Amino acid sequence: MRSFAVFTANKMSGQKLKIAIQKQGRLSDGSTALLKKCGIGFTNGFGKLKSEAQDFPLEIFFLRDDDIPDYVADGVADVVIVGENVLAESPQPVDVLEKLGFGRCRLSLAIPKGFDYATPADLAGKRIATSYPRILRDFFESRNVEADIHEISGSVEIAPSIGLADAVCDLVSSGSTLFSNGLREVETVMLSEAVMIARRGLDEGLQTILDRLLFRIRSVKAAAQNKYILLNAPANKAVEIASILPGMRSPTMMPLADEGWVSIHSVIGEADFWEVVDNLKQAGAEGILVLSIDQMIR
Ligand code: PRT
Ligand code: ZN
Repeated sequence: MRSFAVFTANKMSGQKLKIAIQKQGRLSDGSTALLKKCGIGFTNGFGKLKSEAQDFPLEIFFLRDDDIPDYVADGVADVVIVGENVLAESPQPVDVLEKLGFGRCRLSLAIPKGFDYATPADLAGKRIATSYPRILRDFFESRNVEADIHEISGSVEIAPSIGLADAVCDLVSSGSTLFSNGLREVETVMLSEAVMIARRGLDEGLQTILDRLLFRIRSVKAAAQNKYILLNAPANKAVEIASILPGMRSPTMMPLADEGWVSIHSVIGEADFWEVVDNLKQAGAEGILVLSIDQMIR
């Protein structure tokens, strides 16, 4: 009741939560798609720096990813979506609220072919080019290795071939950039994905808006990680088949017009999906249909 009263109050006062997302780059499509799946519509045309959401008290700022942690620390934005790598390189007094499951990559050490590498100690005294000096320094310090870290802002992968460095530490997703530059990935320094973070000390009205946004994000994430499954089962196998399908509470079971058969409906996780389907078929399930879920409210 109380949060409904706050929500009504901030609707009347016009209070809006300010969110910053990457303007253009690897996190922008994922961030925009996530907000849209949460039912938050907005326009983000070329060159636009700011937009107001329709039907939700949210103002959206479009920024360069490197600037995003500073904006939230300075209070220009209340919440932001940014890569864990950017936050680790530029730590701020913020709360990490939710991992978002996109923008996945790893920060890795890579060496040119022909470099004899067994452990990070083999990089002692070597020049390593990176845009992440802070994370890399911590990595080497925790292993008591002294390496010569060279901070460069872009095109890290070409540093060894132009004689600027002996090795690199850069973000990797498919690995094709390293491969096409004759580099071999040897060590994962950190794993990263997009996260939502918030500045500390939001007032009650903004916190209520944020809680509503997080509730929607968690429902969208849960839906993406699960599938809705429908199948037919011989009535004498129904209990065995239902035990393979836990569902949100327990599977729904309905008799078919054809006596001796039942229809079973449930929700299964994406991670063990194929294994569950194999087990269902072995147990006698037929006519298996699998559907995507838009929202999943637990
Ligand atoms: O203009 P702005 O400053 O906003 O963007 P940016 O160019 O600095 O960042 P951008 O868009 O490249 O990346 C934004 C965020 O996406 C990063 O901070 C990471 O959190 C995440 N991310 C995920 C990646 C990658 N995957 C990635 N592969 N960021 C960069 N890369 C680069 C990497 O630096 C290398 O050049 O892609 C290349 C390697 O890719 P593969 O597929 O060849 O391995
Ligand atoms: Zn950047």
